[in-house]
Order: sequence, then structure tokens, then C-alpha cells
Amino acid sequence: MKNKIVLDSSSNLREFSNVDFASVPLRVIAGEQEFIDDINADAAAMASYLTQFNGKTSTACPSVGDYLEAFGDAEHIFCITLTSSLSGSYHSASVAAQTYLEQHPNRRIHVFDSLSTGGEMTLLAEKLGELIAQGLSFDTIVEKANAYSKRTRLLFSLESLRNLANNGRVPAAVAKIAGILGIRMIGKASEDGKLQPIGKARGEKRVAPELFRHLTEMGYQGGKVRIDHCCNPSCAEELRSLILSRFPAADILIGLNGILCSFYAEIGGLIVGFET
Ligand code: X90
Repeated sequence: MKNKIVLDSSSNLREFSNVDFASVPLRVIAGEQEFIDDINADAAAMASYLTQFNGKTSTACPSVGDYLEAFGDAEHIFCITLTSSLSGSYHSASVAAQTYLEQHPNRRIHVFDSLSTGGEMTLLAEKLGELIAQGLSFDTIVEKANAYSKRTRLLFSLESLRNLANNGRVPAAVAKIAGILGIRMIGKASEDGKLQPIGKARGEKRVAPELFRHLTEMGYQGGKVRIDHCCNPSCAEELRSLILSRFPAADILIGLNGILCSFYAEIGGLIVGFET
């Protein structure tokens, strides 16, 4: 059986080992300039370009056609999207899945709404990879993956809410409470896939300790952690050290935010997916 795992690029996952894989890019648009969130994209360069750019910026999710192209000719497709509460990516993927099944009635496809982004999507993809390797049936894989996704969470620290607020991805009231500029906000993905502020970190030095405190309060017990950052390796490393000092066997990977996540989490932002 030809299996394929398809994620949109908000997962920050760029390659995958044991299963055929595709990342479907979102885009950031700044005036005439378009930044496509593909494997070659330089998020740090975009972030520094945007600090000089005063015009209107926006983002775009993948189209139905983009997803159909990514599905290719696989027989069993497992697709994971950015939360449907903040993006049309899940909708595009779902319409593409319907079209695909009309064209290929004997194939199977499941679209997971991650209700999240970044490392929490990556963890689900890794779990799918394991379940596929075990040779389980399509329906069993979907069932076990859904159960697993109830045991993962997402935390993040954002340099500001500017791009999220300007693009209507957080309500004005939330942005106001957090303060739009100049405050590092700690937040989590809520149960319904929205951004939920849970605290502020006053000063860069407080970010990793605050993230670690929330991680344990949210039920982390030493399992997997997937940390992605934009231009902030020291904060990511500090979080890793804090986790390892309490949980020496923790499986922690540090990666880079792509174009989409770097746009919304901004320079310095961290996105952390973990198991509870
Ligand atoms: O144009 C589009 O369809 C993309 C819109 C994306 C909006 C949210 C992206 C979030 C990126 C920032 C912090 C994490 C918030 C996650 C809440 C579930 C990362």
C-alpha cells in the first residue's frame, strides 16, 4: 500500500524518514513581495525584510489544487492541517480530499484538523509514521492517531501579537489585554484551536523558565518535546536544559520556524509541541 503523510507548512517539518511525505506551503505577502513557505525558504531573511517594510502584510493558506498536487497518487493519505479556527487550510484540504475520493473511490484519505500548529502537528506526523510502520489498517491508524492527539499540547512565546492582530487571527480584545507591542506573551492552543494567552514574560531571561513552568503545569511528564524558534537558539537551548534537568530522558528536538510561523510568532518567538 502506498502511504503518504501530507502536512501544511505551519508544522515546520521539512523532511520525514520512513514514509512518503509532502509539506504544502502557506504564503506571506508583503506588497509586491511573496514569501513561499517551502523547504528553501529563509525565514530569518523574511523577518528582517519585514522589519523594514511598512505596507500591509497578509498570509494565504494552500489552495485545493495545492493539496491535490501533494496527494499525488498515494493510496492511503494522512493529512494534517493548521487549526481550522485560524486558517482555511483545513477547508482546502477537506475539499481536495473529497475531489480525490471522487476520482479514486478505492483509496483512503483522512484530514486531521490539528487545532494547533508547529510541533504539535509534527508529533502527530511522527506518531502516524510509527503506526504505518506497524502495518496497521487505515481505520486503526486514524483511531490511534486521534487518541494520541488528545495527549499532546502546544505552548508558545510570541514577541508581539502585531501580525496576529493585524490579520484578525486574535480578537482585538485579546490583543489589547496582552498589549500589542513590546511584551513577550506566553500562550497555548485552546481546546477549540484558538490562541489563548496564559501569561507574560517580562524580559527575555524569563521566557524559558516561564515556558517550562507552564509545560509542567499542563501535564508534561518527560515525553517528546518539539521546539521551533525564529532567530532565538539560546532561548530554545535554555528550555531544553531546563527540561533535561528535571527529565533527563526527555526526547527533545530543536528546529526552525518556517515562513508562516516566523511571520506570526515574529523574530525571537518559540513554538513548543509536547506530550502530556
Ligand atoms: O493565512 C492563513 O490561512 C494562515 C493563518 C495562520 C494563523 C495562525 C498562525 C499561527 C502561527 C503563532 C502562534 C501559535 C498560535 C496557535 C494557536 C492554535 C504561530
